[in-house]
Amino acid sequence: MNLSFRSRLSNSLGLYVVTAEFPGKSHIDVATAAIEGGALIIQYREKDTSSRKLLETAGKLRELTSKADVKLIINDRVDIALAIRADGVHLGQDDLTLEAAKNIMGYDYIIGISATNFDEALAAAKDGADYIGLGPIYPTPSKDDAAPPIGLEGLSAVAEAINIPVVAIGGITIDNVEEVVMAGADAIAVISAVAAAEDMAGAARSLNGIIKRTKMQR
Ligand code: TZP
Ligand code: MG
Repeated sequence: MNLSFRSRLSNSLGLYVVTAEFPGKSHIDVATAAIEGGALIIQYREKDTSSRKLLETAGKLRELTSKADVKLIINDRVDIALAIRADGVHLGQDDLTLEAAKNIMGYDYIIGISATNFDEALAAAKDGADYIGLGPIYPTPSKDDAAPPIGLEGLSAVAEAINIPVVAIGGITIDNVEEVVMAGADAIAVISAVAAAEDMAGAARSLNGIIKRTKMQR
């Protein structure tokens, strides 16, 4: 277990909102509402955009999150994370390796790794990831190349086997978030449950409330 991370992220394990663009809503809009609704971590995730645009949006998100004392994680891009002094980076199985990211970033940055199954989760924990993003838990329309859902049993098995925080992601909504927390998730990551909601801040607030209540009773 990575103790320095544990102490840094232990106060941030709750609602984790991954940004996306939805009609009429920018990454900034989604993050603003998510923070208003109590999200503790924001991940900026934008594919197929120029580096300059990513840098610009990431910089704005850094301002927003710093003011609110919310963690900012950048998806895929170590360089952007370093440039805007994000709190960390989130890497998938086809991105830079954890070792390479640590070599570049040093040990002060949070590095999260995506895992789609038990073996990937164990390997990431063993290699020293600060947390894993495990999923999809359920089918999701938000990721084209998503792996088959790991389900609640898969989540429980991983949560029991590793000592770093497990952030559950994929298809999580207001209707199933309770069972995901009960199955052992340390934090809950969502895109559409917040970004597609008419009242994004309200949706975040509701999810947040269920996560907190459920964690207290498990
Ligand atoms: N990684 C695994 S599933 C997923 C990502 C980015 C998409 C999650 O989106 P949603 O809308 O919360 O299912
Ligand atoms: Mg990636």
